Amino acid sequence: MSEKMGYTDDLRQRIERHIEAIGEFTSTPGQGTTRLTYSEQDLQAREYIKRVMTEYGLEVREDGFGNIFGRLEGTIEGAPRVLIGSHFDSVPNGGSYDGPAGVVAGLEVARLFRENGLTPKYPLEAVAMIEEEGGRFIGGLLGSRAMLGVISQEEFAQTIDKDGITTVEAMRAIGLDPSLPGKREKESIKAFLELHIEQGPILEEEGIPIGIVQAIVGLTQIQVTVRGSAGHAGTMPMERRADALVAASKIVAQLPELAKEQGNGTVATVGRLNVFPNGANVIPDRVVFTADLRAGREEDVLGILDKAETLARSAAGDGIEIDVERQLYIKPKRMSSQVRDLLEQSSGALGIESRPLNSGAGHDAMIFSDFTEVGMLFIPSRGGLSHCPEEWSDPADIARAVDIFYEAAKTLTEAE
Ligand code: HGY
Ligand code: MN
Ligand code: MN
Repeated sequence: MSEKMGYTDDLRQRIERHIEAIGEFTSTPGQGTTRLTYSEQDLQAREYIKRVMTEYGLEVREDGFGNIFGRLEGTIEGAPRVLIGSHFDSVPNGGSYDGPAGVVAGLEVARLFRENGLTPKYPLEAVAMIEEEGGRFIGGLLGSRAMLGVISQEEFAQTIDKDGITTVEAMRAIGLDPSLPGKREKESIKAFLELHIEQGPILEEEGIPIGIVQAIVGLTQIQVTVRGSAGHAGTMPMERRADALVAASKIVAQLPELAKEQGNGTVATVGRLNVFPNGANVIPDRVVFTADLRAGREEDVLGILDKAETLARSAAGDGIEIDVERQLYIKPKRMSSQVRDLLEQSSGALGIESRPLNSGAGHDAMIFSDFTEVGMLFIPSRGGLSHCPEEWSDPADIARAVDIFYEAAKTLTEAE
C-alpha cells in the first residue's frame, strides 16, 4: 500500500523502535516497566519523546504539569486543536505498551501529515501525558485532570507522593517548570483521539485487530486506614489484641464477594496495602490500603462504593478504628458518537476489520470526554495481559490504528 496509507514496513519498524526505546526507560530492568512520574525514567522517556517530536518537525512544548505537546500549526489563527496521544507513565513492573502505544500513534500520525505535505486548518498536536496510572501520586489521571481544570493548579501543586514529596518539588527535581501555563480551556480542544491496548482478551480471541471504544467504565478509589494497637508478638495475649492487619484482612477478603454479589461486571481490587510498623514481631497498629471499584453503570459504581464503605466501617470496635477517604470518582463515560462513526468509516475505508468494545480500564479519554469530542481505539493484547511484564501488542496493529487515526485526523483538522 502507498506511504499515504502509513501501512508500509517502515511505519511498523519505527513504531517497534519507539516502543522498545521508551520501554528501556524503567527502574526495574528485566522485571517489567516501572516509570514513575517525574522520575529519572520519566526524564529519559521525556527527552526521547521530545527528540522524536523535533525530528518530525513538530513545535515541542511542555505545560506546567509536565505534559508534552508536539504541534503541527493550523492555518486558522487561534483555532482549537485536535489532540492525539496517551500517557507515558507506567504502573510498577508493568508493560511497555500501556500508554506508549498511544503516544507513539500520535507521533506517527503527525509524521504522516508532514510526510504527505498535509496542512491542517485546525492544529494537530501529539500529546504525551503524565501520571495516568496513579503509580506515584494518588488517584491517577493527573495529567489530563490538571490540564482540563478538573483539579485546580493549587490541588495539583499540593498533591504528594508516599514520601510526602509534592508534584511541584518532584517536577523541579528533574528540571521541569511548574510555572508554565497549564490549564487548557475546553474551547481550545476540538477533539481528542487515544489509541490504547485493550488490556483484555476479546480482540485477540476474535482475531479482530481494532476495537472502537463505545464507553469506559465508571471507577472509584477509596483509601481505608485501619488503626489498632501495636504490641509484642510474644507477650500480648490474643484476646487483648487490636490487630490492625487482622481487621484489614477481614475487609479485604470480603470485597470480592460484594462485587460478585452485585454482578453486572462489577469489579473490586485491593492492589496497594501498607502495614505499620511492619515488624515481624510487632502487632500491626495501622494498615492503609486502597480499594479500586468499577462498574459499567453508574448505579453499580455507587452501589459497590456504598457496600465497600459500609463493610470497612463495620470492622470498627474492640480497639479498632476505621477511616475511609474517597480519592477518585469518575462516572462511566460514553465516547463521542460523531468520532466513533468517523473511526468506523475510516477503518472501513481502509478495509481494516473492527468491532465495538467497552473499556474496563480507565483512560485519559474519560476525562477529555466531559470537555470535547473523544474517540478511542483498542488493539489486541496478547493473552489479554496488561499491567505486567508479559504485556505485548503487535506493532502492525498499532500501524493499523495510525492509519485509521490519520484518515480521521485529516477530517477533524480539515487538512489539505
Ligand atoms: O487503572 C486503569 O484502568 C488504568 O490502567 N489506569
Ligand atoms: Mn493506560
Ligand atoms: Mn494502565
